[in-house]
Amino acid sequence: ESFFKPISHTAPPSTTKRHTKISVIGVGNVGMAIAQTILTQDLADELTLVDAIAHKLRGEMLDLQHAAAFLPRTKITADVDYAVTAGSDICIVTAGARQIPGESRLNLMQRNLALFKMIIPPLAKYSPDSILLIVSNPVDVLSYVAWKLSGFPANRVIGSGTNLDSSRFRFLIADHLDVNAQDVQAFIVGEHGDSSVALWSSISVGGVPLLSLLEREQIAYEKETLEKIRKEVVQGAYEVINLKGYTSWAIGYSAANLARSLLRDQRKIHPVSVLAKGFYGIEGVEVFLSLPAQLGRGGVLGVINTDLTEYEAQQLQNSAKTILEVQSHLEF
Ligand code: 6V0
Repeated sequence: ESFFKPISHTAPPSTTKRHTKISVIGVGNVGMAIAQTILTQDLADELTLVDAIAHKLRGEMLDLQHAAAFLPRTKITADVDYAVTAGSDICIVTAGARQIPGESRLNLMQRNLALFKMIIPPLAKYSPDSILLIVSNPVDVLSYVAWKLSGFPANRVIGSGTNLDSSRFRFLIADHLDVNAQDVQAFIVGEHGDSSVALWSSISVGGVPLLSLLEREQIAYEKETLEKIRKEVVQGAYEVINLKGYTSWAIGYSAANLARSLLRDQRKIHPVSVLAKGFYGIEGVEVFLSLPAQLGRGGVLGVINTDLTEYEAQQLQNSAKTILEVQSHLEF
């Protein structure tokens, strides 16, 4: 007699029940941090991993599978063949070439474009209705590349962008004021990188606008002080890389946080890299950069119209120029 015996009067499971599947491309430090956060947060029924290095990929898959007794049940699959990703709801791309010492940013960019030509078309083929979440750097330009190579509508191509920078920013402000970072509403927008823009004018802490709070507390602040904090955010990434060689945990949580908003239709507002054409004075150019976007099951549902100061708007346009400059050298 079999170990498992069904009760009487049963019916087969409903076929309308959605099976959620997330694929992670690239099982390096970043891909694995994302994968493990997805597992611990119970975000998907199936997690699929793809990498170009078969033995590393199988090793990572087995290592995660061996944690099954301690995790919510998730089917974990892996293969070098993209057929394994078929039917994904979200494909998270973290594969990237590493900078060779002395190599220019542009050359690295060109190598990453070549890599994306091998990755994006098969993802689009096997999961034509999926949302692409790009994490590989430079994330804004590669989100544009993924949009072009996939042929997907722009609402289904998102770069993790400044979601992470904004978290670093919120941490610094929260630490300074000794409050919970989740009570700090603050956005870094623009390029994920040196030209990112801090939207000081719209920061609030527990609903109280920050700049007026500082005034009320008679805390003097100057533009330079604020700029110093923004630079600290930018430096944050370099500092971690200098100290431990790469960044992983924060980007893991950041990407899983985006996956949750998308899959569970949270309609939350995240600063992420989206097609910015037509927003905040960015006209006539196709460029991806981070703006406060509302995310849900359909991908990017819209971009929030925040009041920017003239200075912030100018900085955002400069950020767009910086990205466009890199983009203009791309040879597809
Ligand atoms: P890593 O540890 O070198 O991992 C990269 C992985 O990609 C490796 O496992 C490679 O085998 C794999 N890979 C290479 N080519 C292919 C291919 N053709 N197909 C499939 N897999 C391939 O790098 P790490 O994980 O540290 O970083 C990955 C990327 O994330 C880099 O581009 C980083 O710059 C970027 N990050 C982006 C962040 C963001 O906020 N957007 C944050 C941190 C890192």
